[in-house]
Amino acid sequence: MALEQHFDQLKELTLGEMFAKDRSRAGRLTKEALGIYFDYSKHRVTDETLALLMRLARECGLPARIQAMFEGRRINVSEQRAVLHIALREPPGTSLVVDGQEVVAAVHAVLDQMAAFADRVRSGSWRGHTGKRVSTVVNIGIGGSDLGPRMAYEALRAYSQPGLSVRFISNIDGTDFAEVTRGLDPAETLFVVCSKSWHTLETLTNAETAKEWVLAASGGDESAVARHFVAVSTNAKGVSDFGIDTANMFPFWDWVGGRYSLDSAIGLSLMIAIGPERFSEMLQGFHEMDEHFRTSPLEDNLPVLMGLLAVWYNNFFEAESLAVLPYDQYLARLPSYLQQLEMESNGKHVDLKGQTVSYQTGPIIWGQPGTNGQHAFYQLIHQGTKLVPCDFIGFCQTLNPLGRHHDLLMANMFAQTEALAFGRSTAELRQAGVAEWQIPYRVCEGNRPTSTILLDRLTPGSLGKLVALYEHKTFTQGAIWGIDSFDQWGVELGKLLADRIIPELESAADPELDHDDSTNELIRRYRRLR
Ligand code: G6Q
Repeated sequence: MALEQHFDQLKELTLGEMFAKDRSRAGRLTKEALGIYFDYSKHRVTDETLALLMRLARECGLPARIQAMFEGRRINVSEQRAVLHIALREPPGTSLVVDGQEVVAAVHAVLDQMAAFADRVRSGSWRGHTGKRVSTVVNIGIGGSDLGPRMAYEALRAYSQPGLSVRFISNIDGTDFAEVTRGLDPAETLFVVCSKSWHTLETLTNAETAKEWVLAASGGDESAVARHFVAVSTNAKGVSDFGIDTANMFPFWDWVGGRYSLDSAIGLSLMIAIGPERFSEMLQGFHEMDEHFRTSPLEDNLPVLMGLLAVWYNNFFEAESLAVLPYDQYLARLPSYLQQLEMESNGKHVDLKGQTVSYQTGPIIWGQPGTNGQHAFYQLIHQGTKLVPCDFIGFCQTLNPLGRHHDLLMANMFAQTEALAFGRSTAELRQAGVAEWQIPYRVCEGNRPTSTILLDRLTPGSLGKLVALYEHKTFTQGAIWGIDSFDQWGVELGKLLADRIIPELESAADPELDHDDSTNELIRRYRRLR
């Protein structure tokens, strides 16, 4: 294949050589769209690489796949579902009919319901059981029903209403519940229970514990539940059986995947924090990126470029992971959000037809905000034996202008991409007077690829664009690998086995154990020592 031959020629070429030879490289390998400046010149690619990657995208039918998603076709083949998170941010008045349902109108009906509720909580007209206004919203959910609102709430903290805080409980570990609710007044706490299925062990267990916590404070008065709990779910019966008034239930649809659900009612706690207007600015940002992805030529299409670069390292350089390094403390949770987005979407071993693939699919995604990571794991990226392509994300303006902080932060970000690309050679070290014996330890080879994603300012709109950029990057890779990026069957087996072990841990009498020897012994030891 042409790309393989090209890779053999290109793999020895360094970024230093490529920049030295071509003074127009930086200008050429930079794109700007929707206020996002994307510099991919520090990647181990040439114009030919990019042309070949574009050809690969066309051969894999990427344009048709994009169209199929936007038309609402059932591209989630293993679950026979349409994939329509893009409909969640369509402006009102547009039309998209799926299975006879006008989905954009349905989306806006729920957004209006959310906005009315969020306004009531924010203005204080929604009161708790004893008449107090809400000071803390606690989101209970896990995975896609947690990571999105959690990441976005942290990211947009500067825009949230003073005096109203949002906390998150996700883990089945009782410590999560205990620590998050410590110090809270049940009379001022509103729980937003988020579960698409309303079957999730962690969420239902935490919601039950929350109910007991509220009831204990209200002397067991069941009517308190309706004032302190609302639900986001597709399962009305489950919600009503739990005791939540379905008038306070915010629905969504099976064509919204959990990890793509931030823009649905799953974002309710975020909307309460930042207000409906800011929330729609965020949706507008998502939508602008959707349109960019749908309509831009592949060569100018930011998510396509990012996806193809990731494929290049994953399948040719055999890079196993990719680091996301935001230089903004507000984006501290973005790497773990993207970890779910990409790894749950593209961690697949069969193609769309169910055939085992003969190539690598999704890489491991990880990261931490800069500059913290610089004092920890960056060593391996600079001098280790593994190739770790990195995304550096930063903003030209800070939301917290404090003395020199922002210039120092950004200086570090730019310095890292420079150091990773160009390193420090033996000759440079010698010239700097470094002792000869120490030089080998101190050489940085460089040639470590990075993308720089630079935006003006962190706003709800720019966050929306950034998240949609990664969503569509994930989509692009899935299309190249020919996999279903929208199912997640791999998480089922563990749940199934846990259901079997739960009664074995809880039974009073010693249970008959029929697992492997290791698991049997772990269960016995736990029962003995707990
Ligand atoms: C995401 C996954 C998963 C899901 C959680 C919570 O794409 O499907 O992370 O969001 O398992 O599921 P519920 O919302 O149904 O509780």
